[in-house]
Amino acid sequence: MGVSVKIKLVLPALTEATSPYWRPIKYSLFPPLGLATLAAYCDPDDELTLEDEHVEAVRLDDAPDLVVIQVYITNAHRAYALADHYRARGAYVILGGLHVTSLPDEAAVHADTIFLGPAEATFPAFLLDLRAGAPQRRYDAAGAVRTLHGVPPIRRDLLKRHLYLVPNSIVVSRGCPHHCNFCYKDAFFEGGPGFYTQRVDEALAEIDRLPGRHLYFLDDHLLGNAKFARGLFAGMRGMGRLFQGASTVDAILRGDLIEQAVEAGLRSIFIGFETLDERNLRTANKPQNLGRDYDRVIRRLDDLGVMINGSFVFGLDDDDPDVFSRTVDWAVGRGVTTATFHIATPYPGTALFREMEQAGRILHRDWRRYDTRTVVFSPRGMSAAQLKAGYDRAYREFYAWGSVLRGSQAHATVSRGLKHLAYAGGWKRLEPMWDRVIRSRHLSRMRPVLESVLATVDVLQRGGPAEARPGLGPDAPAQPQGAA
Ligand code: B12
Ligand code: SF4
Repeated sequence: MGVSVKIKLVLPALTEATSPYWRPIKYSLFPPLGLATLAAYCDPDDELTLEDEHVEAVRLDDAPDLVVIQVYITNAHRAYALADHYRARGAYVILGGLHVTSLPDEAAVHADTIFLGPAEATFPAFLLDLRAGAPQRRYDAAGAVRTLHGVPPIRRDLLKRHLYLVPNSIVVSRGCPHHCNFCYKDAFFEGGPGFYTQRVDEALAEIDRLPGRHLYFLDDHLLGNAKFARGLFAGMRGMGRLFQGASTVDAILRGDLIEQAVEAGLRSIFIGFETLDERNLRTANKPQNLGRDYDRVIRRLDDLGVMINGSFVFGLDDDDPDVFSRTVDWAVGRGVTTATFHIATPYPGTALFREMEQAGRILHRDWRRYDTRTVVFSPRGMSAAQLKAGYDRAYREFYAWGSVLRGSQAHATVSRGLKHLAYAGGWKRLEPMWDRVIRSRHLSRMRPVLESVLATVDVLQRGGPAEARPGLGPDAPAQPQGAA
């Protein structure tokens, strides 16, 4: 290869995300941050293009020298097809990401080189090897240096901001301090630290580079390292930012970190409640939730004016057919503003997958259907059909007008109740509109609306009028899956 390399970075999408008829808003929320992170290691002379199939058609008639493809579980099928296409055209194809780390042998068939784990050390090493004409077949982050200190600024110039509702997504850490048995985390970070953060000054510098007011922290657990979080929030105070993020229940109850987050601009938080059953929490290896008073968590956040997106998993071994109505009733009764429900999904590489496989409970390996909306294993306490029907019903019932009204009455003050009503109700009313806006490719025009509405939350918190905040609901979870 010459001095300047033509490099194409691609985030393939699952079919649903490319449908011209109906594409859920969630696929247009966030730009491909992982690929823009990798792009920062390329040479300034390299010719870079970045295509995200969730928001644009991938060009197939080009001739890049190197193709960098990110593989999640549900896009794996499409990722392999694109990899095969470019290899047939003579390009050097590399595959990495969560699914490649879980199933390297499956991915290796479609790639010249595969990457396991986070790639901040291995990708630059590969680029050097490639230029020296001696790339390896496989780079493994296990044993490699693992740090976010001194990482180059993300190549945000490659992201087509106008195609996303939330272009200001950011991650200031990797991983999580916990070890839930269904989570991607332990497999992905195997062989090194499973939770580490940027330096506070570098995280603040990245925030400073982002225009506008609204930020979305995609970190699995923004409050996971209290010292780091304290420094971050102190630095953000006075920046005038409004942000959303994710945390575990125990971190909300501990100390005054959550108050500091609110002072720094936190307005909505994703919380992994997962299940109301202590037996399920034990089996899922989620001690951070065990014995915690979920009601206190909700009251504390509500008192601070922070809206809650509660995450719940259905189909765990101690769930029975009543779990759906029990959970919805609890969430609505407590005034949880939005909910993200999942059908339990054993991802390959996780402890849950190994247990299920040994017990012969995995129904199939069609990764396209491992989307947390489809039953892919034999449940214990109910049939697969009951699980699917109950999951669908939970969404319907949680977002029914009656529930939205009841939820709005669960708050301590009238203004918070109105906020709930406007927020949850606003999403329902606006849902068909999102679809039209996405198709017209003018999503960026909605961003000022989102920012001004979030700013109104700010006013409301200080005692001002009620607001409506669109953008989050059943198809646009406030935190896209699994974290915390
Ligand atoms: C944002 C997000 C989304 C966004 C996608 C936005 C986007 N454009 O990237 C949306 C909302 C669309 C989404 C949807 C879904 N998501 Co999602 N999502 C995330 C989230 C929260 C953050 C991803 C992120 O930006 N990470 C930060 C960046 C810096 O890290 P990274 O992307 O992993 O990239 C690094 C490495 O992986 C590596 N790398 C990645 N690709 C490549 C390629 C090469 C060649 C190399 C060298 C290296 C490399 O280099 C990067 C730097 O180290 C993760 C959780 C998480 N913590 O990762 C879940 C997560 C990725 N999602 C998950 C799932 C299951 C889904 C859904 C299937 C679920 C659903 N019910 O909707 C859908 C389907 C998405 C699809 N296209 O298939 C799972 C994936 C599990 C798995 N084993 O694959 C995760 C891990 C959540 C979880 N805890 O379970 N998601
Ligand atoms: S599910 Fe959440 S709390 Fe558990 S390990 Fe994963 S990111 Fe951490």
